[in-house]
Amino acid sequence: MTANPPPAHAGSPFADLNAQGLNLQAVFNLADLPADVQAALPVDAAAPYRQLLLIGHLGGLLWQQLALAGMEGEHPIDAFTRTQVAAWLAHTQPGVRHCFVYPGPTAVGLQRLGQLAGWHHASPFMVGVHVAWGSWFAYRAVVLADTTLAPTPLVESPSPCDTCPGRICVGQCPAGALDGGFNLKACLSYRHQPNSACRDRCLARNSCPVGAEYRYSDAQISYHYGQSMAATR
Ligand code: B12
Ligand code: SF4
Ligand code: SF4
Repeated sequence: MTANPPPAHAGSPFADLNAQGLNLQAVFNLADLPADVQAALPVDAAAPYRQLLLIGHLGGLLWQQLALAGMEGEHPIDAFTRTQVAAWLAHTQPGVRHCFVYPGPTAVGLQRLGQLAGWHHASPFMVGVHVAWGSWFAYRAVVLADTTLAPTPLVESPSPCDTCPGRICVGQCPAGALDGGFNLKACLSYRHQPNSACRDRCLARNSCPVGAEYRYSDAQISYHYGQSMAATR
């Protein structure tokens, strides 16, 4: 089952990105970002860029587009994202100066940026949740650019976890890793067991009822959890 795409806005400057499944975008004026965020960015003080573009995906459309393009190379999602974002900039803002911060060598707090965009709330299993999308979104690119896009107004949204009856996900974790705060060690040692039910999924995440229509396909979930298992080895 394919998740529905988020509502498309006619005439959006992001139409090309939306069509490729890179369907979450936030624009910040660099100078308006909090000092701690600015300090973590590779900003050239002599020639700072004007804006920071945060680009993410919601639901399964990115996965479909990726499959159509062919999952090639060691980091196919990063490669696809870079290609699509560069093409979108060339089409909509020809010649604009820009650089990719993510994917890239600089460690940048993506969930912190998501918080500023109104996308992120902390969940018991640490993947950010949004009141409408649940946890079925992720960050795909951070770009510094001399664009003149309208900055995205912050849409304050409540955390779905604050009003979740019984905090369903907590009881679904077979490792008890969500009891009293996230215990990464307990989670990983369970995931690495030979018959672990979480080798290629997170049962807690799957149990969250919020944003069920955006849930990734089983193949997508399996791919990503396989990647994170490899990373933890
Ligand atoms: C390192 C990392 C991991 C490590 C975590 C180890 C650790 N605690 O050090 C590992 C490899 C285990 C991991 C796993 C996953 N991760 Co991860 N991870 C990251 C990464 C690259 C950096 C996080 C970090 O260290 N930040 C720096 C420290 C200083 O920040 P912090 O304030 O202490 O921590 C913040 C967050 O990082 C988060 N956090 C802290 N500890 C952990 C532990 C886990 C497991 C997660 C998910 C988040 C998290 O909470 C803070 C809230 O702001 C971010 C991307 C990024 N650049 O931000 C993705 C990121 C947090 N991961 C993400 C995802 C999706 C996952 C996985 C679900 C992937 C998958 N499908 O398997 C799994 C989680 C499953 C699980 N239960 O194991 C997404 C979350 C998207 C969202 N909606 O919020 C991010 C934002 C990447 C992205 N491109 O979108 N991850
Ligand atoms: S199940 Fe409830 S507590 Fe858990 S992430 Fe979803 S909304 Fe939050
Ligand atoms: S991956 Fe499994 S063990 Fe880890 S938090 Fe999710 S449900 Fe718990």
